[in-house]
Amino acid sequence: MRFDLTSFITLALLAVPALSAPAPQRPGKPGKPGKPDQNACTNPQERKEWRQLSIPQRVDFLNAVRCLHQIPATRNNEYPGTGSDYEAFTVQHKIQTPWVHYTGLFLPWHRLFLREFERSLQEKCGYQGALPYWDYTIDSGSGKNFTIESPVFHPEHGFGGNGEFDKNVHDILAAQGTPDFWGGGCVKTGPFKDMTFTVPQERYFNESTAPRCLKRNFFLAFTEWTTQDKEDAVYEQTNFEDMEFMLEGGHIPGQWAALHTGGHFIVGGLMPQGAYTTAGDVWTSSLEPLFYLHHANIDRVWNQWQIQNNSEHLWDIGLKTSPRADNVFGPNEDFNFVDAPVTHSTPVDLGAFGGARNQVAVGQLLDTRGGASPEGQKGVLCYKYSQPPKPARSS
Ligand SMILES: [Cu+2]
Repeated sequence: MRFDLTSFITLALLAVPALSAPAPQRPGKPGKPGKPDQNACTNPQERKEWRQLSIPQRVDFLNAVRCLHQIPATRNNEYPGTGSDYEAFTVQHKIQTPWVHYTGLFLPWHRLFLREFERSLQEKCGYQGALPYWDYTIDSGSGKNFTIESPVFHPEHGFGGNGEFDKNVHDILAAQGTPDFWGGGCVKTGPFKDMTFTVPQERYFNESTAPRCLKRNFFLAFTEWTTQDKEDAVYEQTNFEDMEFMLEGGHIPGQWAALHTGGHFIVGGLMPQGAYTTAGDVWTSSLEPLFYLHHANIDRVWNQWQIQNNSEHLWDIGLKTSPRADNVFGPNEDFNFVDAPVTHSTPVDLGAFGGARNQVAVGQLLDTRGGASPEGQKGVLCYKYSQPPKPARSS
């Protein structure tokens, strides 16, 4: 199927495209080589692919997410619409969005964010497992149809299905010549069908806090972005900047296609200007429960790149603390970006989530198994990823 991607992008995940954006800047320094500290964490919890969990384990995870959504917000509750501790995560994501997307902090910040989410499920909702991931390459490629075949969308022990058909959305998109859609409305199946959110959409906090549903608009065509080829292309990169670009996707016309953008779009699809599915609003996409499985997969692929070839890239970092294209999230002057290289000593924090474990430096997040950086920064993580249920790579 052929279509013009850049015209789509004006509609969806990134509503303010800089189509004449300059070439990306890649001045960041690669990290020094170092060795993981094998003694730092002796029993890392294993994050498994969704279909590697037993059915009861899947249900446990889904119940834990629902539990977090029922706990009144203990953090960020001074922001209107922070209806639950689950939503407190999205408020934090929204507050930090411009600094942690299309910057060198995208991967480390989301790594810390996911770990705190996982910890909340464990500490507040009694969840025993690790955060699962969704390897959508298994569900992508010719002849595959994730909307029917993937256990991720199972109506009872998965995340439920597509949004209801919204004829208004369909007709607007059809008039724009986009491929066919059959969702766009509220999800009416699965464990999240009655979930509502009150965090306002997009970047502001003074907009509507009227409860809204989980919305999806499945888009099979974008699974060409979530194939094994796209994942393998990440592993072929030899420096952090190129790897990051290949994994996150660029804010550059013609360079959208990447696992990260793909994972958002295959679920969130495209919507008319001003309308969003849950996964399609970059500011609040973490309201979509699948966000956490999608980003765990992004984190897994980053980690796989880090540790391949005897951990040759474990300590690599780069890019800058400002976005690689101008005005990605609105006028740059709104955000007071600091235009500095991201290094091991660049701070990473989760704002109101507070505590020493959420106020760290990049070098403390690079080894998921908690190893100390070459500069002696103590690692704060202790997890690993399973080999996903597909043929193993040889590297
Ligand atoms: Cu994000």
